[in-house]
Amino acid sequence: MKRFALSTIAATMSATLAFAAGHGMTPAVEAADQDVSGGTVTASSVIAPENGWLVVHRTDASMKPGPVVGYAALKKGENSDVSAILQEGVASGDMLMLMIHAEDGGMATGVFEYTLGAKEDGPIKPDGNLVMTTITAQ
Ligand SMILES: [Cu+2]
Repeated sequence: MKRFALSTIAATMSATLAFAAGHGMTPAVEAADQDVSGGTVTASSVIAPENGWLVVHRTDASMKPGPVVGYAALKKGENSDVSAILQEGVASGDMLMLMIHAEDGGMATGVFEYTLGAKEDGPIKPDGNLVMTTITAQ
């Protein structure tokens, strides 16, 4: 009886841990300052809660997201070395914000439909906060 109870608890605990591992991955973007003169910007790691987009905004010291200058597709889960092609020149010293956006609310799946301030394919906000990081072009 005691053994049965303990194994039941153990099974419950491992199921709980497995659930946490599968669903507890905190959305995040990691990227370093980098040379973007080759026309791309790369995030070393992105953890996305769903399929979506890594969106590259211009920004500055105010840390507000500005115009979109690139994007790349994300798969649900861990993404490594995600590169976006820059749609315009980015000069050394310019700041970029790399942000996770959803694939949600637009007219088409798999087509990036966001424009600044739009709802379509807009940014995700778990806990009310944007998921992003900023870099400075070297
Ligand atoms: Cu954004």
